[in-house]
Formats: sequence, C-alpha cells, structure tokens
Amino acid sequence: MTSALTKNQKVLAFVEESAQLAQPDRIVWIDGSEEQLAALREEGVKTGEMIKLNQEKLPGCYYHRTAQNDVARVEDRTFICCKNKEDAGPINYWMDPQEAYALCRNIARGKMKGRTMYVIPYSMGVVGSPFSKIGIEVTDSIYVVLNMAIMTRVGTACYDYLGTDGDFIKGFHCKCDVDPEKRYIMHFPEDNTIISVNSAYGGNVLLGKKCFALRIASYLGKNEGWMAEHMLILGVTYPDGSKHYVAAAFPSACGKTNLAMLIPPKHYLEKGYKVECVGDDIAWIRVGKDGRLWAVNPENGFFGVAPGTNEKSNPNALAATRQGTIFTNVAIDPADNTVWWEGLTKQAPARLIDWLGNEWTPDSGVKAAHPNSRFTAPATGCPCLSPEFNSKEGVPLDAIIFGGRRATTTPLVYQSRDWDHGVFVGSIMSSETTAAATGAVGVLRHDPMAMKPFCGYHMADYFGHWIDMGKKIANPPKIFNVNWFRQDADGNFIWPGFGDNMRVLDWILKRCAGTVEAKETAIGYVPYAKDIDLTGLGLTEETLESILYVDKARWSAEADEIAEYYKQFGDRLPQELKESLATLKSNCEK
Ligand code: SAT
Ligand code: MN
Repeated sequence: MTSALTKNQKVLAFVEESAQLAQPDRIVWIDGSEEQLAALREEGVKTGEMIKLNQEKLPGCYYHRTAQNDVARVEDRTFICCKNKEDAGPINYWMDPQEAYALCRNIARGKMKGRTMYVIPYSMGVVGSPFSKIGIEVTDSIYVVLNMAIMTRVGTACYDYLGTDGDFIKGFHCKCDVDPEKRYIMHFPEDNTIISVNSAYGGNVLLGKKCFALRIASYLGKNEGWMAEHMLILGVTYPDGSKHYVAAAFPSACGKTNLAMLIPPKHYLEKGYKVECVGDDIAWIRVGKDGRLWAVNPENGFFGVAPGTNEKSNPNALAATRQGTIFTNVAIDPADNTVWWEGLTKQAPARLIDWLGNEWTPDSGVKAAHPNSRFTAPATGCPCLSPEFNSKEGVPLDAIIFGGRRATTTPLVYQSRDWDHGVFVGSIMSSETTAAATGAVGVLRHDPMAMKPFCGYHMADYFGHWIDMGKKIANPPKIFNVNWFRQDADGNFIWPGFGDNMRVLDWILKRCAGTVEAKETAIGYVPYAKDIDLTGLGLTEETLESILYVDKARWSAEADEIAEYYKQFGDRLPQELKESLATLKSNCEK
C-alpha cells in the first residue's frame, strides 16, 4: 500500500489490512480540501445519499435520511473489549477482544465490494495542541466523510503531524447492510481501535466523537493523567471584561447545546454580560502549570438535536445551521426545499415530506422530524463562538456543573462542599432517558457524570480517577449540580430554563468568587432565594424556594437507593464516595 499523502507505515498497514478485509473497489484518501469535499457532495447527491437543499436560503446545506432502524445510539450493542472483563466494569457491555475482532471481521468481510473506502485523517483538537490526538477512520460512507469534515479537523496536516511512525486511533467503519441484528460498536481501549459495523447513524459512526473522544479518550486520560468528559464549555464575560469559564455535564439531549450558547436576559446584556460557547458536548481537561484545570473542546462542529431548536430557545444554534450544515432525519418543506422540525415554528407548514420520506400534514398524527433528528453544523457558523475556540492551551475552569433531568428531589442548584464531595455529586447523577439512544424515553436511570454510555473502563475506577485528579489540582474548580427540569403537580416545568439559566450561572460564579453566601443543607450549599436574580422573570421568590428546597425524607430515600446502586462497584468504589454517602444519610436523619 502506498499513498501520496503519507508515508506513515502504521497508517499504510491499517488501510491495507482494512481493504483486504472489506475489499472495496477503490480507496480514496481524503485530503480535507474543499474541492474534494465538493465532489463528494455532488456524488452523494447522485447516489441519493444526500439531498441538496435550497442553496440561497441554506448555502452549503444538505439533507440525509438514515435507515428507519438506525436513528440513535445503540447502547446495548456498544462494547468495551478489554482483556479482563472486570476492567470494563458492571455498567459497560463487554466482549473478549479476540471474539469481538473475529465477529466484526466475519461481518465486514467483503462488505465494501462495489463500494469505495474513504480514508479520513482527523485531529481531535487543534493540530499540534498538547491536548490533541489524531485518528484515522476508514469508512464506506460519503455521509460519514462529510460529517467528519464538519465535526473534526480533517486534512493532510494530520499526516504531517504523524510523520513516518506517529501513533493514532484506528477507526474502521462499514455500514455493511445496516442490519440491526449485526450492528456492533466495538472499542478496544488497549489497542487504540474502534470498529463499527451495520450502522450509519452519527453517534455510532462518526468515530471521532463518542467512540474516540469519550470512550477511548477516557481510558487514555486515566492512564495519562487527564480527563475526557461529556461536557459543554462556556465562557461568561463580565461587565468589567473579565472572563470566567464553566464546564457542564448533562446526558444526551438534556440541553447542553442550549446552555453552551445561551443568550442572557435583557438586563444582563444591558449591563454588559456576554456568554460565549467553547464547546457543546465534549471537554478534554488537563491540569495547567498554574494548578487550575484547563479545558478544550476537541470537536470542530455541533451535532445537535434539531427538535425544539428555534429562534427563542437557541438563536445561536439556529444561526449555526443556516450554512454548511448537514441535516439528518428532519422534515423537508417542499415549497422551498428547506428544512423543518417540531418546535422550529409554532405552526407547522401545511405540507411537508417527513423524515421517512412520506407526505405529511399537521393532521398526520405523527412527528414530521424524528425526535433524535440532528444538525451537523460547523462551529464557525455559531455567532457566539468563543475567541478561545481554537486555543491550543484551552480555557481555565472556575466551575464544573453536573445536571440531569429530574422532575423531583434535586434542587435547581446546589454546590458541593469540596472536590471529593463534588465527585460524589457527579457519581449520583440520575436522569430521565431521551431519544438520543434507542429504548424507552423518560425512564429515570443513573448516569454518573453523564458518562454512563461513554466511559471506556470500569466506572468505579473512573470515580477513583476523579478523586486522584483532585489531589493534583492546587486550585480546583468548584463543583455544582443543577436541575432545570423540576415539575409542578401538573407536569409543567417550574423553572423557565434557556437564557434564564444565566441567573443560576451568575450565582455559581459568585460562589466561585466568594461574593455570595449560601445555606448549608444535608446535600451541600443551596442559594438563599434572594440571591438568585429574578428581575423581569415573573417567578415569585416563593416558587423559587419550592425548587431550592431540600426534602430530607426524599434525600434519605435517595441515599438508600444510591447505596443499592453503589453495591455493584464492590471494592473498587473509592472510600471517599462511601464516606460522602454515609454523610448524606446521616445529614438526612438529623
Ligand atoms: O449520537 S451522539 O452520541 O453523537 C449525540 C449524543 O447522543 O450525545
Ligand atoms: Mn453528547
């Protein structure tokens, strides 16, 4: 095997081995040039894989439909394949590496016959940053190439960086027959390898994202002393010009993109506050020379949930989707060849083509866009993108926030007592499931640090890694938990959310600066209602108090439930977490 783009023997061997297995008719080496990508878009349109949208209204935008059976991540078909089963832990699905390689090889053998294999060199993070890592993904999908070119930094600079024998993460993707019974998303953390077969849905096949930047990277981070987290990163600029950065972990489809791009309420804007987005999904975090935690977003675009995104909920995300974007499984408005999804406008157009390709009207009784329909938008299109987005050093974190979707129990916001207690707070996160993964929606489940589907090793060792990291950080960020999703007796959300979350961020940053008091409760520090700015909100202090209230009886029951949950981790559970749990229980009984 030779290539005009690289002499790296390991890359050439990986491509050779992949081609021998899948037997493509042709191999195309992606160089990242606009010319080559434009040709692939044209080809995708010809094969029907892509639909070109209205280029006046949506320049550079395309549309793609996945197979009906292939619309979300498949957690029960996602495996961590390390030598010892115990190292994958009780939360991950595990398969023996030899068995997994054999299974996938048998499935993929000859499956690229009649197809082209594309070789994508990509960097997670700015090429040359101390945070960054290179991946090579081979795939038989033009859709994957075009998405990777938005979501990551694709191009020959990756080969230059690798040189003749640099190492990289191997990613083999073959859509095969998109057969859900033979769909596997396999991770081999000990071999820096990912294999994905029989899917063509983003989260399963854009291998730089969840597979590499979280599952493989979390394992690398543990061994190399850094952290790969399912977190957005945002910066708040104060009226005096100072900037403060926050990273926040929420499960998929719980509003990370909306929080990352929030527009503060009017009176904050008038005072000169500004929020800028560094990332909306993944943070790679290291200890800086100053003893603080520094974070980068390893991605280069946004793979966001379309439904619910509109001019009010997230104008910045909407603006980002107006150019150079690939839409997946939304509806098409045939009147002007643009896109639509539930929540984009109050009133749906009279006629649409739905995500399945069927004629749709508002009376159809089904959703026009799939609930997990997505946009893949270049970060550069986001009006509030942080000037630090391409920083090689990243941004220093003042606060880390955890949050889930909880109708009850968890208050709007609380602060952990210290780092170790903060790790406990992250470890006990629970959230209602969403359409981002296959399976039932709205079921409460534990999702520690929003990493349940994304941790590449034993979850208790991951908690231990968090505890260990705390010992290395001289100036740790403060750790908080938020819950935007408290409901009243009629099932309505009590807190307005979206831009008004600025009011909670404001309290969080004041706590970091030490400029506001808080009430010590059984679970940690909770705001005094008077300290959350309610200007212009139309929410009474009494209502606010109701969602700040810590109900000891509920928390006592929660503590019992956490004890049950923790049992599966056995001896590997860090002592610090056991102690925090015991403190919680006894605090609730005081
Ligand atoms: O489908 S993805 O995993 O890429 C997005 C998500 O579920 O968070
Ligand atoms: Mn995510």
